Amino acid sequence: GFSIFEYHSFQAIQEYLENVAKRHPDLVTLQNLGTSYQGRRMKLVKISSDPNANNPIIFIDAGIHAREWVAPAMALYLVHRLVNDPEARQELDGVDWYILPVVNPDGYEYTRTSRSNRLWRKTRSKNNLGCFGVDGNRNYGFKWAVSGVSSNPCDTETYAGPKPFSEVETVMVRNVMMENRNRLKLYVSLHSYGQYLVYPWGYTGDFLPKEWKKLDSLARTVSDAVQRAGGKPFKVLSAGKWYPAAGGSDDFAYGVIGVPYSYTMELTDGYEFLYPERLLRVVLPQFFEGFRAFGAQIKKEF
Ligand code: 0X9
Ligand code: ZN
Repeated sequence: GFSIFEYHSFQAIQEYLENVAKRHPDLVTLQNLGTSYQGRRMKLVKISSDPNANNPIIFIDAGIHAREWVAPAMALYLVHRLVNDPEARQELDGVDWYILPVVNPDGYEYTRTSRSNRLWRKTRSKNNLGCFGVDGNRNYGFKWAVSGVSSNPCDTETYAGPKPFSEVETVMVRNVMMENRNRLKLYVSLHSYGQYLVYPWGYTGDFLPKEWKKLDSLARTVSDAVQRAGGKPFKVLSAGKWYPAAGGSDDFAYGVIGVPYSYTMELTDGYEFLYPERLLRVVLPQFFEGFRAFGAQIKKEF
């Protein structure tokens, strides 16, 4: 069977999601978003106990960076708990959860195919100069390329792309945000590593959004919840004070879509990008308590 505490192929993840939707048709629907550059079908998981209630929406994505395997694992675990844990379900009633577990499936599969590819980060689109891939988290259309990016298509880390939203994968995330902008109250992009919970602005560390105290305080509440569950606390600050990098999804959600709470969550500390599978059963439930805290706040406030 499918263990939720393992790293899976993109195909196994898709099959798991199809099964969940089939077993819980009252709760889970899958929305086709389109196909990745290499043709992988991307599906948004929508979890709602009452789709007609116009509940506030929490949108979580993961895996924009190919090598950060713990992020899709967490997104999948979130689906698992929301659907199967009656206690968690009660707490999360009144909020709709939209989850996109693998934003960059081509890159993700690439990191699985050989040991020498394990640390690939970008998408797999073909650039001129015979190089591949764009950093999806430099590709969003807000203050695009103003800081923390490379303009070299062969840069393996932070190439921002030839223009904003050059990648079909970031366009799909943008579309989800646009279509749901009125109800979207919290956006979290899951990454690894370092145990940071950061908020806008990411493009600059020179100043903060006017409402930064709300962003900061919810992040601390979430960190406390994770810590109470036995996990490590998160370092909470603005992304740009950590290091400025423009074109991130968090800034786009906050600055263009107007999502009131927007974060990038860097999961785990230690092991860098190679977080051991055997420890997933320890940390994923700890992180889940953080998402419970996110949900409680959104429910209370909206
Ligand atoms: O640099 C990134 O894209 C993120 N860190 S990672 O190590 N996972 O690559 C941090 C992004 C924070 N947000 C912005 N800078 N907008
Ligand atoms: Zn990342």
